[in-house]
Amino acid sequence: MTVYQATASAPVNIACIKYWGKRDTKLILPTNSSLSVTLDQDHLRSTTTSRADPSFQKDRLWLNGDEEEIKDGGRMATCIKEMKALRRQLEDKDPSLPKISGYPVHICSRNNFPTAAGLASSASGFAALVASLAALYQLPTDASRLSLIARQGSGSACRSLFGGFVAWQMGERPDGSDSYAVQVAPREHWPDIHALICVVSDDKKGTSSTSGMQRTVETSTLLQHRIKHVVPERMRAISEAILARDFDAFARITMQDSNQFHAVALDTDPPIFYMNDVSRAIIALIVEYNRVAIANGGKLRAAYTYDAGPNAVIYAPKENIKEIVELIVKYFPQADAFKDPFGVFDGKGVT
Ligand code: 2P0
Repeated sequence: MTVYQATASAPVNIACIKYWGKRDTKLILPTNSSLSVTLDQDHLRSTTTSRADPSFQKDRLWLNGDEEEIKDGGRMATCIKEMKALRRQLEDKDPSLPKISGYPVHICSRNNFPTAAGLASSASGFAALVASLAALYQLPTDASRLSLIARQGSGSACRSLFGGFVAWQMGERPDGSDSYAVQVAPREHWPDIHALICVVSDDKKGTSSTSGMQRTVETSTLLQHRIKHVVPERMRAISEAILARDFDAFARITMQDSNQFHAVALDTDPPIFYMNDVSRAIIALIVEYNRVAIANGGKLRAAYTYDAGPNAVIYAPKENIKEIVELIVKYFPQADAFKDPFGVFDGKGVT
């Protein structure tokens, strides 16, 4: 008997130009384009196995060992349905293919990073789900095509289908067919950039991204300025900086965009605070580190960015990572991040 089963994994990504706001909540169409770096470290990934079998009663899902309900019409059900539809198209074209699109699937997904790292797992999780179903169904692996489906699981997931530097183009069409991810440059284009993750707190965040961003869309006037007058130019400029390997421009735009994302969260009614005092103290440290470099005739040496939580991600050229870790340990000797061997990561491991 043939076993129809496939496994795939996908990594976490961290945005430099932030996605925050949907113009269509069902299709997950964003109010602005975004751009991220996919972290290529082995231990920041979701790995998913999918199996199709005619003896299964229904589609089922296990996350980190616990079964989760697949809600009718929910994001998970939509992704599975869309992937089955792609398989059905292949089967209709080629009658010699086994008709597995009609079989229920069992899906088992695991993250190999501790939840305590405070990293969003929905991006890597939905990207790995879509990649494993694409392998199970032997679909042509056009990552942009698959990103259209991962997007409907979680917006940021569409970017995790590519490595390196990745843009999610917001698109214009109401059906979402032009809202997908493209690779701006592969990781090898700029291997010198590393990401250092500083775990400030492993508490679960108070406001989920999904509900927080909708409140921002409904109440923030600053968001309207951001999406019309700021992000389009930043997308162009940061793509150019990446292609030119211009760290100074990359760092400046990344920090400005993190700041504006948190300003937009604050402009929401009621306001949303994702950073805490330690987050802000790390910003001050990086600002000072950069100020000294510039005062000595140099350029920016590090860029901070914060997502929907208090943990810092610091992008820097490899040669600066050791110095930055030493600075953070010096000023934050109590930081939990440094007690936990999993608390601090960079692109290749801190040496
Ligand atoms: C980003 N974030 O670009 C931004 C920055 C959080 C802050 O994408 O509702 O979990 O599932 O589409 O993808 C978080 O949003 O939200 C996010 P849904 P998602 O990485």
